[in-house]
Amino acid sequence: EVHLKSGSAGQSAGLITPTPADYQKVYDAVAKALWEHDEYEDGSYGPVLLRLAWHASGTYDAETGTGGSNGATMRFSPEADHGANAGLKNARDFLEPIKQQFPWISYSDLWILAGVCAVQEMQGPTIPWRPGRQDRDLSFCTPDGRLPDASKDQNHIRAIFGRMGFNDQEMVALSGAHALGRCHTDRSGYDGPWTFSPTVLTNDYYRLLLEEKWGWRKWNGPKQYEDLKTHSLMMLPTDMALIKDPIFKKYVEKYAKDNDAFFKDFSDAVVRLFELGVPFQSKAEDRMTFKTLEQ
Ligand code: DDH
Repeated sequence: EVHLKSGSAGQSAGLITPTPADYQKVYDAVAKALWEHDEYEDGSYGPVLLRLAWHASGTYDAETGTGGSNGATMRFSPEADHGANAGLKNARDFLEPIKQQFPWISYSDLWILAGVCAVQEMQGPTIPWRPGRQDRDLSFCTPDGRLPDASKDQNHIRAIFGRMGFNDQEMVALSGAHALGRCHTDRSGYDGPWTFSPTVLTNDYYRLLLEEKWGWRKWNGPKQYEDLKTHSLMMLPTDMALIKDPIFKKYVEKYAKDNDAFFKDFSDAVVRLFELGVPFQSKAEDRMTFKTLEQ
């Protein structure tokens, strides 16, 4: 058992093992901060928090066992400066006061817990979670280029997510996260949201991919698609690859028709993503689930 110093208010000082109730307190603090800071962008830090958790996890390489959410090495250069991580400082800074409030939690557990909180507070499925990540120094930073490049095609998606150990179905399920948030010209160079409700998780990403007519946006930025009806939504070349590839498309059709199937498969795949490369002492049965603020 790892004994950690408690920093939570009201608890007597000393060495304790955090309980699920302690982690629920961290969840509640993140959720409360999400609701308090609704001045950010579309009204929520949720999407950028989810992206932080995904980019912390998505560096995993199954062959060498390197990368993944253990370590929170994105705190440091060079990983903080990798092009794919542009803008994620917003998420890290958002979480800093929570880390001060609960100094016993590692950054790496906190970032992933915050990703879980973001999904659940944006009305997504429950994401079971367990602690066990330890922070590491900058010598554990992963090399640039492990996260996906949006200008590429289905071969690239399979290469990147295959390296993490995911199958085709899981790749499509994870991509449904693009119902949330938006692209920023000063971060990725791309511009705009994927859906009309970028702070609520639904299967709209799949429905829009199939139901809207998409064409190249005429602009000076990187090649991206826009919907030809409203010109207000976008798709990346990698998003469109999911309906160009016949195997991927089968799963897009399934999730477009069935939000419950999407939620179940999204939750399962995200649990796996968030645990890649973490040397847990605990068992899978020891995962906990958090109540949303509303519950
Ligand atoms: Fe993503 N993503 N993502 N993405 N992503 C961007 C934004 C967000 C790719 C590229 C981009 C996942 C997969 C892929 C989120 C979650 C997830 C942006 C825009 C680009 C570019 C960044 C910016 O300008 O701020 C590519 C390529 C892939 C791929 O699969 C090939 C996955 C798997 C997830 C996940 O969470 C499981 C979220 C959320 C955002 C919105 C961020 C924000 O600030 O808003």
